[in-house]
Amino acid sequence: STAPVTVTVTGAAGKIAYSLLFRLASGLVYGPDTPVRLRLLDIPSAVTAAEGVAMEIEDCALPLVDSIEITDDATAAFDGANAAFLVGAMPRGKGMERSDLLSANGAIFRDQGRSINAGAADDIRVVVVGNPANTNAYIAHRHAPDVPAGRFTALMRLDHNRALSQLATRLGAPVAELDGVVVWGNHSATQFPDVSYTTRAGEPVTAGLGRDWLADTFIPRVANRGSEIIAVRGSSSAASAAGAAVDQMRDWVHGTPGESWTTVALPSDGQYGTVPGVVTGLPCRSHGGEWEVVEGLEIDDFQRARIDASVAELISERDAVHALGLT
Ligand code: NAX
Repeated sequence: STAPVTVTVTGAAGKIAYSLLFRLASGLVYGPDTPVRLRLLDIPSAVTAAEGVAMEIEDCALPLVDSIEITDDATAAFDGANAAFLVGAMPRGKGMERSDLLSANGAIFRDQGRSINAGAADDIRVVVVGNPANTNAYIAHRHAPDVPAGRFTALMRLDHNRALSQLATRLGAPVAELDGVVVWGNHSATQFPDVSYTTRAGEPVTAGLGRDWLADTFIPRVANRGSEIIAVRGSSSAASAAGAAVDQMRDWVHGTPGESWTTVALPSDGQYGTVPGVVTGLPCRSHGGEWEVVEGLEIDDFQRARIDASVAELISERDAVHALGLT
């Protein structure tokens, strides 16, 4: 077996972590030969519950679990971390304004960015899940000047997987035959799930779908899937979010196959007319342990307008956290 990997999960007592931790402990990110040292971070009032989750992980007697540490101290949690899933965030409470949410969460991700900068391992990989995920990743990255920008990502893989699944259903195709989906922009209702480049077993699929279905059914269905899950299940997406976070980290570490790509939200270099620095969904391949943005895709007017609208929202969030003194 190889050397153990240190993985920090924040919001460890929460719903997503309850799926994520067991997948990590089962080797779904690093494979069957790599032990994991789990670090569970939550706030003081949730530490006892996190201890209960750790007890259940112990009770699985999983051979890959090297150790489990539970803490409410971010500095300790990120010390030496090779990977960090930033899941914990403050939920939007009754009567809370959007700016209240941004400032509460902004402070969390500012402090965690600083802790990562101070103590994480040189190969740290960060996946931000807690909302507003893109802007939280932006804030953390801004407070970690010694960590390369490409090490801070936000989770849009769930949106990507939702798009793949909806398209597979519509086409009557296995998900495994589809490639070339991207979700541009923000993990919010303005996101643009885009199947313009999608192929099934190498053949383009878009022509047969129709603009109306894309604009009136597919895009809103994917963009509002989180609300649909809450309405039907009575609770927000948890296992699917954990699965997507695992997909993202696994592909980051092990690579994406051949020329295929997936969606990752990461600090833009300005590709496709997005604004540099803003953390936006982009088509990415993973090679040699790094994300590479797929270049050279053609963008038509319909796509341009959708991408610009979602990036405009990201810019307004960036400006709002700046005005709050968080960056
Ligand atoms: P829960 O409310 O079940 O759990 C959140 C946990 O975070 C709690 O245990 C809480 O004590 C902890 N926490 C709060 N502040 C913390 C801090 N400063 N440090 C460490 N832990 C802290 O939420 P859950 O359902 O697990 O969702 C977590 C986050 O994921 C939410 O912000 C949610 O909006 C977001 N989501 C993001 C998705 C994505 O695709 N990017 C999809 C699913 C989900 O909506």
